[in-house]
Amino acid sequence: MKKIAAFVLVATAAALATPAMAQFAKPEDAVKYRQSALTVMATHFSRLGAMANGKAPFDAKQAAENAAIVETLSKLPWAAFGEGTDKVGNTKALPEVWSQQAKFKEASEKLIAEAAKLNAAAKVGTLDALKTAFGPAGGACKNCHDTFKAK
Ligand code: ASC
Repeated sequence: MKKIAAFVLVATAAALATPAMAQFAKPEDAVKYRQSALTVMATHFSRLGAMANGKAPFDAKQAAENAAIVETLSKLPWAAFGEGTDKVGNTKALPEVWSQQAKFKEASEKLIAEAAKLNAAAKVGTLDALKTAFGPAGGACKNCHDTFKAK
């Protein structure tokens, strides 16, 4: 019994200490995961964009729902850019993701921060507040794509 308890303890400690990458069974799974998160984020971000740009009527409740999803999703893709996921599947991630890791991390943190601001702005419940936060959030998407994503 003691042996089993010790094994469980060691296994748990090992699991906690393993890099995020190890949470994916295959590198392809990491690529699929990050692309999925980014795609769903873009879908909800575009709905906010439609409202911010006057292409859809402003609806405070819908804006708040979409922005909350964007904030949550903005945190997810980054753990899936682990070592060994650079030339896998149909990734459009450029080698710079891995050769300029500090810059990539900064760009991802900028997006997370702007998505949080966007969510806070959406909770205000006015089109003006949404518009103010939407631009910088889109800028954070673009900033990262410019350096780290193939066209
Ligand atoms: C979107 C989307 C992006 C960003 C980016 C903003 O709706 O899918 O990747 O906005 O185009 O510049």
